[in-house]
Amino acid sequence: MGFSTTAIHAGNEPDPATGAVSVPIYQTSTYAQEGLGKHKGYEYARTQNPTRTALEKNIAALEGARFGFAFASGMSAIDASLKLVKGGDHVILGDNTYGGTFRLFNRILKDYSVEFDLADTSDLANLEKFFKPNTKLVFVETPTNPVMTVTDLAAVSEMAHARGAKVICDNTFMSPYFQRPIEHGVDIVVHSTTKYLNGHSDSIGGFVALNNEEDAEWIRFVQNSVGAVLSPMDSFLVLRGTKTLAVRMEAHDKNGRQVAAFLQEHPKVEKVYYPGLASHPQHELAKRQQSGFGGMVSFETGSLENAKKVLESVKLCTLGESLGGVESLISHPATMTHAAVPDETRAKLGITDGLVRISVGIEDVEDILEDLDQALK
Ligand code: P1T
Repeated sequence: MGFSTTAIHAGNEPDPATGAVSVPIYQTSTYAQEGLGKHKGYEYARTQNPTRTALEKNIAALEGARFGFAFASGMSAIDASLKLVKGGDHVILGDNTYGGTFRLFNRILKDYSVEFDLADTSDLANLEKFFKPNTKLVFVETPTNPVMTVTDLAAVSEMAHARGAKVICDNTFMSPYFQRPIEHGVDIVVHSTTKYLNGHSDSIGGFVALNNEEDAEWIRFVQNSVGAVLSPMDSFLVLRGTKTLAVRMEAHDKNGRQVAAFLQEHPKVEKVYYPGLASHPQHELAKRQQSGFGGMVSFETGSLENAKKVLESVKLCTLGESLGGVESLISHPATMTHAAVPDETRAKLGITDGLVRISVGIEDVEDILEDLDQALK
């Protein structure tokens, strides 16, 4: 079955009670039981909810995974996936991830005796040096937020598996439309569904998709025990969002390429970070591993002052955190999404005070280009 057919039909069975074509929002906390231990598979809504089940089947199918679990946010999904490690285990964390992912390791997990090292996962010779006998996980974001570095998922999976470690990939920036990490050997995929999967900037959510049954049972146990579940209303919204994922991603990609090309030629722009540009250091890998480049573009303006001018002069693009919605959003990683990352790490990665990130929306591209042009001037 093709991607769009799966997106529209997986999990989206007509409602057994009424025939409703759109999966209803089962806004209930509990379910009537016929007798002791006799029920329809639903006992309590933290544990199971039919709207959430539909979404879990849907996104799992899109990622090519046997199991999927929906969470209340991308961060709670990432946190649940990291409960596969125990105190005393070692994790290799990509050195450029969403600031919140770094913060989870640096401010919380480390106090639960989870050891971690930051590594540039795009450099395989470098990555290899970080493995220790107790390394249980490699956590990779590709392309990274916000400097768009691309990691070879097949090579990292092979390296990790040979050393007894599993690989988690945060696939938020590409969505399963452009990149399916499990096909490249990755063990666990995580998402912030807040972004492209939902696509309309009106819901916070997260997802974990995987194939290993034992790990899936543990994630199910964590989901129920901790209880950071996606609400029925949010499950409905994301389920509606994924139906148009393919058409939206094509539009984001088309506009993203044009915005990147425009910025690359602009005299006020010093550098553009976009894997779709031939000048990107991992352009060839991105072409192989992804079926598109998407709508995330970052660029260097040279100083905080220049960045501030751009961010405060845009009229169509909205200054704000987040990404992946139909509307273009513009942000300042150093003070917004990556404020939790120490200054030295940010400097090393290129998250300078002059760096600006755009989540290119699906408006008419001429309007986006005109807005950026007037803001840069
Ligand atoms: O915000 P939440 O749904 O909890 O997702 C966290 C998250 C996880 N992974 C990636 C790659 C992300 O980009 C995010 C959230 N990012 C932003 C809010 C942002 O503006 O980059």
